[in-house]
Parts: sequence; C-alpha cells; structure tokens
Amino acid sequence: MSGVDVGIIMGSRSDWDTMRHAAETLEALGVTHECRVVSAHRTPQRLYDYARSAVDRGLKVIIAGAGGAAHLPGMTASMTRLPVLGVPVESKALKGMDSLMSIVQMPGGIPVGTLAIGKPGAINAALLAAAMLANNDPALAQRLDEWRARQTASVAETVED
Ligand code: RP5
Repeated sequence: MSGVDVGIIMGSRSDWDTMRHAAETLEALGVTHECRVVSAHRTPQRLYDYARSAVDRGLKVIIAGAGGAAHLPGMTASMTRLPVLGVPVESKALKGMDSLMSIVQMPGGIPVGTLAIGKPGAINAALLAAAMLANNDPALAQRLDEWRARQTASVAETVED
C-alpha cells in the first residue's frame, strides 16, 4: 500500500505548471498525494503499470492532466475502477480546446470527470477529489468546509480598497 489517497499524473513535465495547482490545493487540505509523469503516448507501459496497480496500492482517486491529443485520463480510466478526474492542459496551438475535446468525449461506460481547461480545472479536480474522500473522512470534511468558508470570507463586497 502506498499510504497515498490521490494520484496526480500528467503527460509531460511541461504540464506541471498547471498540475501543481492540484497538488498545492490537496496540500492545503491535508490530502495525501503523489505526482508522476505518465504519458499515454511516450510511456504506455508506465501508464499500464500505474493504472493497473492503483487499486492495490491504495489510491482512491486519480487526477490526470494532459494536453493536445490528451488520451491519458481516458486510457487511465479504462484500466482502473477508481474515479478519474481529467484536467485539460492548455495547449499552445489550440489553447486547450483539443485537450478538452479529447478528454470530455468518452464513450458511455468509461467515465472521466472532466474539469475546466488549465489552472481552474486543476484546482477544482483537487477540490472534487477531496470532496469524494470527505464522505468517509469527517476530519477532512471539516477542513474542506473551513477552506470553503475562508474562500467566501475573502471575497470583497465592494470594488474600492
Ligand atoms: C501531452 O503533450 C502532454 O500532456 C503535454 O501537455 C503535451 C506537450 O508535451 P511536451 O512536448 O511539452 O512534453 O502529451
């Protein structure tokens, strides 16, 4: 067992600028996680090994971020029953529309929970993962409630300083 609840995987080191926001959000919530570069196209055996071993290693949710022809979340979901949350990384050529379309249009039967393109998607993937885990973890549920309350309190009501 890994002792880690959430696996964050990404297709390239170049995705880290986006995916670090998922890691930082999980960190803030006290959710154990690991981060790995796993490419569906460049390291298919690594992907197979990661997805196939995920349940036995004790992972509970996988967050997968990729850009362009982004097959990583869907291929991961095809090889594990764990919930897979897909983050479309913003690509240079098509601004992440390619990533979004590649991730969101899964065939019925193999779900990927698809988030927004880029940083908001990475943050929200972490929050969704935490919300799933919080159903069976009252202490985490309280930390998540507090995180949300702090966010609410930080929103100014006026436009002046
Ligand atoms: C995808 O190709 C990765 O997820 C990344 O978003 C994109 C570009 O990768 P690099 O060429 O920067 O390694 O597989």
